[in-house]
Order: sequence, then C-alpha cells, then structure tokens
Amino acid sequence: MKIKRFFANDMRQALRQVREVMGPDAAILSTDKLEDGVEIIAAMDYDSKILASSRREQSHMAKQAVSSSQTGGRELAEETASAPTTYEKRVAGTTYEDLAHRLAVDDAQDAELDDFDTPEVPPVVNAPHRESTSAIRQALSGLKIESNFGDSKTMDQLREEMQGLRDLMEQRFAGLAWGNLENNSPLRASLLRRLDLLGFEAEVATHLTDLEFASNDLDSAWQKVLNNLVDQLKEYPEDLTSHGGIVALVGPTGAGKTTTLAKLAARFSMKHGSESVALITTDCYRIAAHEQLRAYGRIMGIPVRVAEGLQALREQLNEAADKRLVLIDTAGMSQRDNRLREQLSMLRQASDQLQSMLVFPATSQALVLEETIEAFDALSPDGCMITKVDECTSLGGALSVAIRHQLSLAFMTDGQRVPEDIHRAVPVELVNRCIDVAKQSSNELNEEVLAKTYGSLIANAHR
Ligand SMILES: Nc1nc2c(ncn2[C@@H]2O[C@H](COP(=O)(O)OP(=O)(O)OP(=O)(O)O)[C@@H](O)[C@H]2O)c(=O)[nH]1
Ligand SMILES: [Mg+2]
Repeated sequence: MKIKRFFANDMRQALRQVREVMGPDAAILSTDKLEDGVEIIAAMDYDSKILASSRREQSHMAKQAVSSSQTGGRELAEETASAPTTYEKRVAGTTYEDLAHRLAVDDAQDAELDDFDTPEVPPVVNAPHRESTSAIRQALSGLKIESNFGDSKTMDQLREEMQGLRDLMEQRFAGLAWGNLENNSPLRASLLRRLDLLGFEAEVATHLTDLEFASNDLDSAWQKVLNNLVDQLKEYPEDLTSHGGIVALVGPTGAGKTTTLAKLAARFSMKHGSESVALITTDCYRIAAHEQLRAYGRIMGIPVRVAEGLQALREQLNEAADKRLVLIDTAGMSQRDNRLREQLSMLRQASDQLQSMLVFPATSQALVLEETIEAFDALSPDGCMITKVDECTSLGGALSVAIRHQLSLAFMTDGQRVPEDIHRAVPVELVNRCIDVAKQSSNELNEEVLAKTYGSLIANAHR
C-alpha cells in the first residue's frame, strides 16, 4: 500500500491532486482543515479489507458521537474543539470517487466547500478511538507488511493463474485460427501439413506457402512450394574441393568437423595431389586431440601441423602459403563454452583469406541448432556444412535454420566413410533428400500440435 499526503488551498484542489497522482481508486484515509489550507492523506494499492474496517470504525465513531451528544454535559463543549469535523468523518476511509461525488452533490446544493465545520450530526464527544493523522500514519506502516498484496506467495499464485488463463485462451484462439484456415484455405492447410511432416519450422513453412496458387490442385501447388523452397536455400558459390582456399571448420562438439575435413582433404588430393593440401589443427584443448586427424593425414600422406594460439596459426599459414587447399580443424566446443569466443577471435584475426564453415548435424534439436548458430555468429561464418543427414529423422529443421539465417550451404555429409560420404549441398538435391528422409521416417502428423503451432502463428499474424 502506498500512502501520500496532499496539501492545497481548498478541498477541490487537494482532491484534484489525489486524482492526478493516485488515480480514482485512491482511498481517502483522512482530511484535515489546517489554518492555511486542507490536508488529505490518501492511499493506493490498499487492501479493501482494511478500508472496510476503517469505514466500520468511522461509523462506530459516528454512533458513539450521537449517543454522547444525547447525554450532553460540560465535557461536550470542551471535547467539540478536538472532535473530527463532519466532513472528516464523512471522508475518512472512503474512496476518491465517493468523495468527489459528494463534493459534486454538495456543489449542486450550493454547499460551501469551505464550510467543513458545519455539523450535520450533533457534535462528537468522547471519541477515544479517534486517531490523529500521525497515529494513522504509524498504524499504516504496519499494515504494509501484513498486506496480502505484498505477499509474494499470493502474487505467485495469481501470476500462475493468469498464465494458465492466458495459455488456455491462446490455445483456444490457435485452434479456432487453424480451424478457420482449414475451412477457408484447405489447400494451404494441406501444404502446411506436408511441410510439417518434412520437419519444417512453422514460421518458415508459413512463409514458404505464402503464395498465389492458380488452382486448387494440391500437386501443382506442392510443386510451387518446393520450387519456392529451392529458391530460398542459398548455395555456397564455390566448390572447395576444386578451388581450394584457406578453410576453417568450426562447430559444436562431435558435429563431424574432423571427419568432414578428412573427406574434403581426400577429395582434393584425389584431384590435385596430396602435396597441394595442408592440414592444420588448433585443437590443443584435449589430450591427444590431434591423433584422429594425424591418422587421416598418414593415410592420405599429408602431414598435420599443430597451431597453438594466434601467432602459431599465422606462422603455420605462412608456411603453407604454397598449398592450394589449407584446411584448419578446430576444437569442438559447446556453444556455451567461454573459450569458444577466444577461438573464434583467433580465427578471425588469422588471415583475411580465411573462409569459415559452420559444421552442424542435421540430427540436432531445433533449439540446440538455434543456440549453435547464435554462438558462432561472432565469426560470421561464410558457409555451412550439414552433417549426419543419414541419421536424421527429418531434414526440414536444419533447412529451416539455414533459410532463416540465410546460411550459404557448402556440403552435406551422410555417413562415416571417408571420402565417400560427402556431397555438395545443391538445393534441389537437398529438397529431394528432405522428402526421401520423410518417406522413410516414422514421424506422424499430430493434429493437435499442428493446430497449436500453425494456429497461433496465423492468429498472431492477424493481430
Ligand atoms: N552417421 C554419420 N556419422 C558421422 C558423420 N560425420 C561424422 N560422423 C561421426 O561422428 C562422430 C564425430 O565425428 P568427428 O569428426 O570426430 O566430430 P568433431 O566435430 O571433429 O568432434 P570434436 O572434435 O570432438 O568436436 C564420429 O564417430 C564420426 O564418424 C556423418 O555424416 N554421418
Ligand atoms: Mg574433431
């Protein structure tokens, strides 16, 4: 509960201040006519129980006053001076709106606003419970602690209930929106169902189907959506296994960086000879981290250079200046690892020629993929490689991320064999692969989830 004192020349001005500062729901706790004006003590965010009890107390005081006046006596004259004025009795424990209303009524009756002391009921005597302003203030500071509104448990409960209500409403709206779409645009609903089965994120699928269709023929509409999907996928302009360059593979742990790097090296050396390839690893974080790459290097006849730190990496790059393809393997790090930033900054500074490739598995959950992309964004990867396509149950998730982040797709890998299981990420082939994966998977459409995800998207779009 917040309590504030207002002071003005007259009651109207004081009330205006209350309204401006605390709004119409403010509770008037007391008024006092002072020598130089009027004082109002008002409260907001109050407990209605307290207000009610204050009202009861005031009415009790009024009754007491009446009975005392009937007894008369000498004390009466003495006590009247300190007794609350009629106006005070009427306002204490009421709300701003009540008081404002009474003022207006008084106005209509041409009552003098200043005439606070004109008694409407016999004067009050014997009011031992009458509290002074300072006593009220003191008592109220205690009330703040007991107030239910400040009780965090109550607040938590309230918050939970509000959230529950909100979820329920959203669910109902989403269901209605999806139902409407099925009735009004059954073609689009069918297309969204298909994209959902391919694993596409609802947001991307909605965007992909946002097209004009010449007819209601589902097959031709589907073809149009797939063409749109192909257009949305960005292909990396160069074939690294032909052109070469300085390429660093980055990505989360176990994504397939080293294996993919070995595949690229093997492909390139098959075309141009192993002496045209250099292998560098910056993975010095783990014991025997280079062994896997060294094993591949030995098979291909390519020595592996280790670079610990920026200076060493620059030196290794200088030494490999005559190589057509320089491949840099990096330590796999969780997107939440603090050392990741260090590693990315080292790569950024190593060479202007360096092309960075983000390697991520198609098997990752959407949220993990999202975190990965964000974590490696500091390097602004030039392209990406999608691995483990052979293991995923849908490819739509990885392609959705690629579309949303406008990633340039360089390669995709679909197995552990070196060098066989690597292919250029050609959009048409990726889309066909995406359909093949869906055909083989046992994923089922869930109408409830569909209505929820697409319905809320559609509902939000119309807000
Ligand atoms: N099924 C399948 N497995 C793959 C593919 N690519 C890599 N793997 C396997 O995934 C595992 C991890 O591969 P690595 O190449 O060591 O992954 P990494 O990103 O270098 O791992 P860290 O260096 O530990 O971060 C290995 O068992 C690989 O054989 C793929 O395309 N398909
Ligand atoms: Mg590795």
